[in-house]
Amino acid sequence: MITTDCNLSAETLTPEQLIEIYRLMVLSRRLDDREILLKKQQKTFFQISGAGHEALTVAAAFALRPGYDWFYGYYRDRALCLALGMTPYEQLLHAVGAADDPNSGGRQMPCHWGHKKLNIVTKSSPTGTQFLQAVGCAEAGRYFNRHPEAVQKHEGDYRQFKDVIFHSDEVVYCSTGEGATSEGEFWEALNTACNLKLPVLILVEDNQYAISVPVEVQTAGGSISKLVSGFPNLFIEECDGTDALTSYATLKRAVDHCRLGKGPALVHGHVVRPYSHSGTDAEEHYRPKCEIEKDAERDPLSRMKLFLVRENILNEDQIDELKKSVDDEVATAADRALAAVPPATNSLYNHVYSHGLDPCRMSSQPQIEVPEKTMLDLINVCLRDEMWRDNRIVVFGQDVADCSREEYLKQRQVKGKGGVFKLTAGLQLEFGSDRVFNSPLAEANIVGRAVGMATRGLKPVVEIQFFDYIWPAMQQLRNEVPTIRWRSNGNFSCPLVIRVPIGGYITGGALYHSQCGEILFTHTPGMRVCFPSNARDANGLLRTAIRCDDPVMFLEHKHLYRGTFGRGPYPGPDYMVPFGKAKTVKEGTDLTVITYGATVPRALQAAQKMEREQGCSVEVIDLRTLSPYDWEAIATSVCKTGKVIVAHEDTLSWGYGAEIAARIAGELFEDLDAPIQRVAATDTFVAYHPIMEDAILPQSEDFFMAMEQLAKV
Ligand SMILES: Cc1ncc(C[n+]2csc(CCOP(=O)(O)OP(=O)(O)O)c2C)c(N)n1
Repeated sequence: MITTDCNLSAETLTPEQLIEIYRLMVLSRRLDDREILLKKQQKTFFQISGAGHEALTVAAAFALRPGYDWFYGYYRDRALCLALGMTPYEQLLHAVGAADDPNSGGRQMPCHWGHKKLNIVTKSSPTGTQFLQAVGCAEAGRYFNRHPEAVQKHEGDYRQFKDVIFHSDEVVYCSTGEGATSEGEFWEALNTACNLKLPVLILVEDNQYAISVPVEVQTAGGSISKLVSGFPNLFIEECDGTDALTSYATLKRAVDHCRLGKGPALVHGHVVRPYSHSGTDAEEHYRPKCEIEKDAERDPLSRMKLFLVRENILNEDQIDELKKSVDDEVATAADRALAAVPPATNSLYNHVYSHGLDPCRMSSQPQIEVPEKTMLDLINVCLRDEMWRDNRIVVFGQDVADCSREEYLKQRQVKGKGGVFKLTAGLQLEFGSDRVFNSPLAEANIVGRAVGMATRGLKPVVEIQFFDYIWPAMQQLRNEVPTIRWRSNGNFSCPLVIRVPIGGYITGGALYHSQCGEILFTHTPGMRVCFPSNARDANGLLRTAIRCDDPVMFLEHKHLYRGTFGRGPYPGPDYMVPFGKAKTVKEGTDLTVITYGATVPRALQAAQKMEREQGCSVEVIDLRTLSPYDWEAIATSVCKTGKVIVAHEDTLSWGYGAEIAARIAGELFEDLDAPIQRVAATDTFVAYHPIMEDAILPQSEDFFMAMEQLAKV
C-alpha cells in the first residue's frame, strides 16, 4: 500500500517535531551538497549521498530511540544519523577523514556510519553484511535480558573491555537498499529473525536502482515486500518514503510490532535518488531525462515544505530563515572540519588487535595431572570449563547441540549428538539450549550472527563443521570479523572464536573433507590463528582464545582428534598457552624443521629415523599458533643448526612456508649453511583413493628424504 497524502491528524507529531523533521532533512541535503563541493575541490576523496532518502530515514529515527535501540545502517542513512544525534561537524570530520572522526578516525570512506555513544554500529562497504549482524545483535539483547547475571564484568579476560547495555524492549534497526536484498545473507537473516521472532526492523530504502541495475532485474516480480510475504511472524508494510508523515506512521507500527515481541518487521519505503549513485557514477548513461524529472516531482524536501506551508506550520519567510540557519551551521562545521588534524601515520597499527589484552602474555601453568586424554576430549573439557566460568559464552553451529528437540533429551529418549565429531557433546545438556544450539545449514549465518553477538559483549564460540565448507562465510570472515576494531578506530570489536575441523590424512576424505587453507586467515590482519598438534596444547590454546579480546580462528586437525599421537593429561581449568610461543618437540643440532598441526608427528617420526639411521640430530619446532608466530624460536633454532625445512600439509605454492622461508632468507641469510627446503602437499586437490591421498599429502618419508638431502649439503 502506498499512500501519498500527508495526514497530520493521523500522527502524533507536534508542530515543533514536524519542523525539526524538516530541518533535519534540509540539513542532511545541505551536508551532501557541501560534501559534493568539497569533493570537487579535492578536499575530500569520496562522496555518496543520502539525497531522496531523507524523509524515510528521519522518520525511522523518530520512530526509534537514540542510544537505546541499535542501528545497523547503510551509506544512505545520513539523515537518520543526524536525527539520532550525530552532529554535522562529526559527519564532516568523517568526510575529510580527520583523526577525530567518531565514525572511523579517517579509516573508512565517508558515509560509513558508526558512533559508539549512539549505538550506531560501524558499517563496512560490502552490501548485505549488516543483516546477520543485526540478527546477532538482537539475539544478544535477548540473551542478556534472560541472563542478566552475564552482564557482570570480569578482570583478566575480554569482559573487562565490554560494557554491556541492553533493554528488554530494544529494537535493532537494519537498513538496506533494494539491491542489497539480493544478497544471500539477507535471506539467511530473515529466516533466522522470523524463526526466532527477533525484534529486528529491516528498512528497505527502495530507490529503484542499484547503481545502474533497476529493481525488476534484482528482484523477482520487482517488489521485495511482496516476495517475502510468506515469512512467518514478519510485519510487512510499504510506504511512500518521500513522505515523512506516512513513513513515520508506518515505521511506528513496525517498531511497535518489534517492541512488543511479535517478531521482526520489514518496511519497504519507496524513495527517489535525485543524485547519481555516488560521486563516480553518471546516471544519465542509464536513466532518461524524463525518468529523472519524474523523480524530482517526488523530492521529499519539496513535499515536506509544501505540507508545512499548507498546514500553516511555517510560512515562506520562516522556511527561508530555517534554510539560512542550516546553511550557516553547515558552513561553520565545514570550516572546522577542514582545519581538523588528519590521522597520524604512526597510528596505523592501532586497533588491529586489542590494546587491552595481549594473548601472547596470557599463560598459566598446568595444575592437575590425570590419565591421558585425546585432543577431542580436552577440547570438549575446555569448552565445558570455560562455560562454567563465563556465562557470556554461547556455542552454536551445525549439529553442535545434543538434540534440538529438547523433549527427547529430557525424556531420555535419546543420548544426544553434540557435533559430527562430538566435540560439543553434552554441552547443551549441561548448559541449556539458550547457550548451546544448532544453526541453520548456512555458514554465513553462523559467523554473521556471531559477529553481532560479540559486538554486544557475548562470547560466541562457533563451529564451522568442516574447513572445506567455510567459504560461504568468507565475506564475514574477511571483511567483517577482522576489520571491525580497526575500521571503527577501536570503538567496536567482535572478539569471538571460530572452531574449525581441518585437514586430511583421513583415508577417503577426498577434495571436500581434506582441505587446509590456514594461509587465508594468517594473511588477514586482525585475525589470530591457532593450529594445535596435540591435546594439551589444544586445551590451553582454546582457553586463551576464549578469554582473549581478539577474533580467533581455531583450527583443529580432524586426524589428530582421536589419534594416539598428542594425547595428554587434563591440565586443569585455568591452563592457558600463550599465543606466539612455539614448542620445541625435539631438540637437535644439525637441522631444523618448522611445522604445525598434523605434520608435526610426521616430521618427528622422520627426525627420529634420521637420528637412528644417520646420526643426524634434527630439531622439530611446533609453531602452535600461526598468527602471531614465534619468530624468536625460529631464529634461535636456525642460527643453531644453519639448515631448515619449513613444512605444512597445505599445498606448496604461496603457502604458509613461503612467508617463513622468505623471512629466514631475509633476516638470517648469514646463518644459513644450505638453501631453505619446503615440504608440503602437491599443488593439486586431495584425491579420494588412498594411494593418491598418500602421494598428494606430505608423508614422513617425504620429510625423511628432505632431511637426508639437506644433511648432505
Ligand atoms: C558485496 C558487494 N558487491 C558490490 C558492491 C558495489 N556496490 C556498492 S553500492 C552497490 C549498489 C547497492 O544498491 P542498493 O542496495 O539498491 O542501494 P542504493 O545504493 O541504491 O541505495 C553496489 C553494487 C559492494 N559494495 N558490495
